[in-house]
Amino acid sequence: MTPAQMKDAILHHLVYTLGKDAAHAQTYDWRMALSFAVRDKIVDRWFEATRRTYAGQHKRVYYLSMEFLIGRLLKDAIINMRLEEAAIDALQELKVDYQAILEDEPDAALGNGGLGRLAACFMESMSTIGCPAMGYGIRYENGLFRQRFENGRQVEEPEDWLSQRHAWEFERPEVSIDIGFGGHVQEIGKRANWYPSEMLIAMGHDTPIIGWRGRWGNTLRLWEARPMHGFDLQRFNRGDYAAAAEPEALARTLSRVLYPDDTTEQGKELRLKQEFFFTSASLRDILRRFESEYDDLRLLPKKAAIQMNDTHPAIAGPELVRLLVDERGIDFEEAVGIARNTLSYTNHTLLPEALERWDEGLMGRLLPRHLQLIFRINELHMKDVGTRKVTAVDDGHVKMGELSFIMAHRVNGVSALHTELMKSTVFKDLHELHPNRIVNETNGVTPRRWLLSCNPRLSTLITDAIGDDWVDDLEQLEKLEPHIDDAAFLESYAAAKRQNKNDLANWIAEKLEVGIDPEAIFDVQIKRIHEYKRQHLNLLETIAHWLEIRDNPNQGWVPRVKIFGGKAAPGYVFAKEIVRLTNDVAKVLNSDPLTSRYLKVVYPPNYNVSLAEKLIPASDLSEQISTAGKEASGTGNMKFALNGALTIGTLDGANVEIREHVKPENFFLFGMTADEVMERRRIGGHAGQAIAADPRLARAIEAIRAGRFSPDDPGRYHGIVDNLVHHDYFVVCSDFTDYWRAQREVDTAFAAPKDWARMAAFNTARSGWFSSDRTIRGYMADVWHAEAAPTVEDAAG
Ligand code: F58
Repeated sequence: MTPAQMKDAILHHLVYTLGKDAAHAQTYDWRMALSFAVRDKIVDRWFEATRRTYAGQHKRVYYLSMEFLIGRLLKDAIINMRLEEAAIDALQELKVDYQAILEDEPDAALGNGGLGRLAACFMESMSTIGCPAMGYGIRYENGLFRQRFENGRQVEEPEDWLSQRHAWEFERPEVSIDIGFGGHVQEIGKRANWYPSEMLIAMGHDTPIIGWRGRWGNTLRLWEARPMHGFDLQRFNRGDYAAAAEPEALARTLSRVLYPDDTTEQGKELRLKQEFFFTSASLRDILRRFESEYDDLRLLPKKAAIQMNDTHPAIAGPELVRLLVDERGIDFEEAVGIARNTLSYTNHTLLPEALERWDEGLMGRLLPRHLQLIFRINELHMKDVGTRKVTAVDDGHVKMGELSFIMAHRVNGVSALHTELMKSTVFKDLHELHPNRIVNETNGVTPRRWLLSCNPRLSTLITDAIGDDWVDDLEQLEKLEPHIDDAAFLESYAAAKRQNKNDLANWIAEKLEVGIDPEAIFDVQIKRIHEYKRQHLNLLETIAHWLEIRDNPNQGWVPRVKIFGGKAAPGYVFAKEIVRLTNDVAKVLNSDPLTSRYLKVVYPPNYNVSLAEKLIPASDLSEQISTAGKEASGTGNMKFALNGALTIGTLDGANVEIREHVKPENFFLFGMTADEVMERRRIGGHAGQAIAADPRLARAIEAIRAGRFSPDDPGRYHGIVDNLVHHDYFVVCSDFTDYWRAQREVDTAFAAPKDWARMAAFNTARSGWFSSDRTIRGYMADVWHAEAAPTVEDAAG
């Protein structure tokens, strides 16, 4: 597409799709016009891919996920279609600011964190590889809440990405599926009829996901909940307006918000309903498509692979069995076999509190037929394996992890360490019974978004050095290694980082009114706020370091800016205190005339995908400091290494593999191993001992306790202090001393800029293995047994 054609297309959409005259168009209008112009090009590719999938009778992969954290789509689409030059030139002629347009797009925040972002990277990689696939999820009207700080406290506001028209989706009213809840079951012989007492409709919305060079496009189908019947005209006519609208409002609640706080009973019920809603709609859509092409249901596992992203779609097991047995007359045992050979399950956490369990009473009330089938599936499994030791129903609860395991032919962890821990802890018994079922698929990230698009300076430098094949084959980055010995290359590498840091410093000055020194170490911890991720370990080190600088302000300290980003779950009190403490610490440190040129803390609010795209290319140091054994993988850790930030981290999740790839000398390791953590915890008073042994730690904790960061309310953080001193389940205190040591090594290393640049460049060169293309190829080979389809030729840029 030439710039002139692009300009025509933009103007065409501006006038005929948006009904706007160029003279009056606002940023929003231009953004929509550009989006539609790009979308037109995508649609042709997308249709072609769908036609080829049907024609080639290819096996399809279905990725069922409660979350897809896709972020903005316009730049992604432009880059993958290679339309950037055309767009920039066309907009320049139209005197419209390209960057401003990109920034105008709201993030689609349909996820909480890593799990949802992984699903988004996978969608992009499946399209790039040409794996015929479809993502299924919920079209939340309000995605993850927007975070604001008020006097340092987190305030949650509803996120409203759909308040403006969404340019990327196609409404599919013809894809409307009835979903039932409650009611009763009538058994007739081996089958049963379920008569739900409540019905609503799942309506599909399709977003095309285009791969690199536009060679393939898959669909993300998100379900919207709609009422079965419009509003009640009789009640309306009687003047009872609120009651007339009630059924509609109730139905819509199902796709209203992402993961509502489930601390209340109503919240729990809503979440289970959401899970069944999207899973059932997706399965019925899958079966409908399958039956339009084949007439033997035993072929299902050959033609469809259904991936359960965590246990949120775990009801897929019993629901698929129900659809086969009750609605298609297949024998129960055969149905279980078909379902199991079609389904697979990814586990993302070992934290006991995060493993889903549903109260049998609640399940029986909402899904009476499914509860019956769960009991039968469980009995059949116990009969097959000849033991009653492992069970999916226990103590009045349905354990969704066990149910998923039993109903899947493959179960995978998301990093080597996590997979081993799955085998030895949560799924120990099941693993012994099914030793070939658990496999590892270490996570990855898409290099299109997480390098090519977010870091144009580094991307250009790489392409100048080794050509652009790295974009489809990230392991080509190893070809950079010989260049690392070239002083000019290394200088350009450092210059690209420097410019990215300047941009970030300007942005922070403008948005947060905090001045930071681009020469300082940009030390970044961005992720959800959680005790196991240990933002408080980072804070303790920050405070200890600050106190030490104060003791001796003229000692020539290596300047550092600690950047935090992340949201706390609305009901997670401890995490919210960490948020507030971070802001309080920032306030005190940034205004300390003695120390602020050496140490600052910034915490931009509302961390999301777009902010990550700004922060990661400008980072020097990546904080991956979770308690060993607790972070299943991490994916931020990969994005940082790829963009040339060095990691300070524990032997946890994928850090272990990152360190092996980038080599131990280019990684700042500290802390106990997962085994050592478990042993340490057995020692009574382990935290007290660690505090007594390290005066720096004792002083930092005392500063918090004495109210140095909350002088108006000295007791504010006694909860955190008590937790650290008396419980410290996440062994923050016991890891502090080694963390401090590693941080001082960072200072020393950063003071030698050439060596630092070499280490950083080595991280980039050795991060190719962490592409989600590699991960998807692993799933295709080990889990889905699916092959890539022959792709369409390159989209003309
Ligand atoms: C994350 N899980 C893991 N869960 O914590 C992280 O180590 C891993 O890299 C990532 O998955 C991808 O495998 C995660 O993000 C959630 O967000 C939960 C979703 C359901 C509600 C509670 C949080």
